[in-house]
Amino acid sequence: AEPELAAQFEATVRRKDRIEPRDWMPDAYRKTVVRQVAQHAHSEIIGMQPEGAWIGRAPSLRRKATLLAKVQDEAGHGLYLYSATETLGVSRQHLTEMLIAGKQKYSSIFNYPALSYADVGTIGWLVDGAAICNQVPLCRTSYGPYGRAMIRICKEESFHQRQGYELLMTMMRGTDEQRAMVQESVDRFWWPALMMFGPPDDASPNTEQSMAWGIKTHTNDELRQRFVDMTVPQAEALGVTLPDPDLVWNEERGAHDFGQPDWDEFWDVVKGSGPCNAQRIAHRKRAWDEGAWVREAAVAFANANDEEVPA
Ligand code: FAQ
Repeated sequence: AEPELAAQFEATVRRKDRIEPRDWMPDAYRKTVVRQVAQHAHSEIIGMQPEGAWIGRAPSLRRKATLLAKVQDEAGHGLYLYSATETLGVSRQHLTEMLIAGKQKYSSIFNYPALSYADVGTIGWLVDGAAICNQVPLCRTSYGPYGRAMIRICKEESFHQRQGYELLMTMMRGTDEQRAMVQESVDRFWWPALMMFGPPDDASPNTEQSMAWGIKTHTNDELRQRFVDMTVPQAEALGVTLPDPDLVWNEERGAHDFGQPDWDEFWDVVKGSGPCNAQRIAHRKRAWDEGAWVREAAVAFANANDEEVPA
């Protein structure tokens, strides 16, 4: 019956309908969904660290409450996404162990440090802004549980982006020193934010197959372009300069031309040599080890009550 099931799978993907957990799917499709969703989940969890470091140093109660809510949202996103991989029979425990062992990736962006409170604003504006550009199309991804998780995540990312932009706007209305902090932060985050979309299309081994399966609906370069076009007017309204001398409106294309990030730096960061890679994984490992007793207690409780054991 396999050719028949394969034909059904192909037809579902062609109609842009959803593949659900109990549906037949090619092994390579399952593997690709698990890879992308796991990397995405890990990014949300590791992504709590740069901003989380500022919760105890927020400049006011209002800023602290906002930042705390945002960082907690990222934890929630990680959990919805790990739940999506669990529908394919891969547990959060297994994925976390793979992450800590350096066998799975997370987004390059979180290997850069947050050095000032302006970075909290810039991460919200540029990093969550890039995340939204990438993730809104993923609401229509072919794997059902992933697409449905994305809908809620995108709503929350939109709040994150706005709180970041509003923070930067407030600083830009402040002193010269505050304006300089914002510009310095934007200068550091601009290129790493562009790298979040992944390598250029001609160096992206997964895009073609992932698009054919409807896991991705746009290429890395298409989404990077969309992000640049969306961000330029926001930078103007804010009064900051984006650090790219080649950034210019192209009337003919109806889009901005822009320079290329340093792709050697990108691959170095992806391979583990970024400024904070070792620190991020060490922190994650410490949190995982220190939480072992909680997981053990949950299992003991579930066994005692004859409940299903959480993964
Ligand atoms: N960093 O063939 P492609 C967030 C890897 S947003 C590290 O193009 P693909 C929200 C890629 O995995 C960030 N590695 O790959 C937040 C592959 O390696 P592999 C998370 C990268 O999958 C905000 C190799 O390079 N968002 O967390 C990166 O077709 C603030 C070749 O690349 C998502 O994960 C990178 N930037 O396209 C949280 C979105 N780019 O696995 C806290 C969902 C590529 O073959 C605070 N993911 N690589 O060994 C995607 O849309 C895709 O996976 C791409 C990459 C577009 C990221």
